[in-house]
Amino acid sequence: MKEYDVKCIRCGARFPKDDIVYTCRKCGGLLDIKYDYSKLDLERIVKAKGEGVWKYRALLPFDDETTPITINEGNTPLYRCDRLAQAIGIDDLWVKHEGLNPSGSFKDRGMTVGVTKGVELGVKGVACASTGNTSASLAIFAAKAGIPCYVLLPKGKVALGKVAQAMMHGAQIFSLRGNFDDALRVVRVLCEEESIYLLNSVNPYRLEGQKTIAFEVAEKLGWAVPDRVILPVGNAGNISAIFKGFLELKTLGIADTIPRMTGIQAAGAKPIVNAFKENKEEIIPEDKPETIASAIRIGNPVNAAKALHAIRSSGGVAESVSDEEITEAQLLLARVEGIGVEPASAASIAGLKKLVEMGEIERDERIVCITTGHLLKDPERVIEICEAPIEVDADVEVVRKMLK
Ligand code: AN7
Repeated sequence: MKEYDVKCIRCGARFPKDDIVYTCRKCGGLLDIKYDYSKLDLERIVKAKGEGVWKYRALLPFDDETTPITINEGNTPLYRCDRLAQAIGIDDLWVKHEGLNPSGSFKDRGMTVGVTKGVELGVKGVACASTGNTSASLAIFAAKAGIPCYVLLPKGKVALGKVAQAMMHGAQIFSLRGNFDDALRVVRVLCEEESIYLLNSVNPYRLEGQKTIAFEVAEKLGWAVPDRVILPVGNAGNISAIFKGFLELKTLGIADTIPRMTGIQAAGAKPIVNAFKENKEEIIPEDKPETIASAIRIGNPVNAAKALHAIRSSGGVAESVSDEEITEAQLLLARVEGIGVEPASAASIAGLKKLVEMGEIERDERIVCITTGHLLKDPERVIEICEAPIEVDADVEVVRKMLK
């Protein structure tokens, strides 16, 4: 039997593993799942069979008997990107395309664990606030589990493909007159009062699924870790989860270092970048976050404390990029590597480029960028930034003359 419980990262209070608690009842701090690593069998991680998130179940918060709610999430490709590396002026670049998860974003990794845990706890329904991808993923897993799903979206601020997914998979959707931070505030109270299971990334079980990104990166590189991992930051769950994954590999003696965790925010929504640069422990929330990268249009990231710890203790940085830089990076990645991502994901590439130009990143570092969501999530944006198809008569000569 695996031993684990829930621990407050601020005051150290402990809660039993089957207690439905999202933040510390004593001090309000964020929670983390704690294992007794001395009882873990290393062979079960480095020699595990299968693929995807559940391959690493030795490091997931379940007994071996648990039947997962799964749609074959994880096991996403890690592409070696020499053409992009050359364009940016570095030597050793990899992109892990999390947009190739079944729902089109990394959220599936967290939801397979979170919804499986919810079902195990016997919850009557699941809910989230979302900038889009979380709701799309949760709707799918709730459908698979056969339980009701409630999602709260900021009105008019969610990319088309994501809303379509939540609708199609049968979630009850509320379009809130407010932003993501307002939606999260409302859903947190609703979940407490109505005994619905909250599956935003404040739920520590969700992050356990997302930490498997670190395991896959390390495994594909021969159980070695890169020098740096770069990813977009919104509510700051993913950077915290991936850091935890690498930390576990170090704790278990599988790797000896932790990559510099490098978080990128949009210039119009960068409370974590501000806190990092000003050496503050706490963020100052932004009331009116604004960026074309709607997935990370978040002014009050709930996991800020975990993310700042991840960045600082790994020797990483936080940096922001403009909407123009995001769009440029999205087009570059699509056209030199054939990797299609949504704007938020392109922030990681834009951040890499900016940090290289600033001299913050060394040319010979081994770098892994995480692209978190698929291009088709946001088709409207594609149509805005690309040349429109040319309408012509069905005539060879007409088309021939126009070929570029
Ligand atoms: C493509 O769906 O917050 O820093 O509600 O969809 O872990 O929040 C989405 C976040 C990056 C940021 N890239 O991750 C939501 C939501 C994409 C995303 C992020 C999101 P976190």
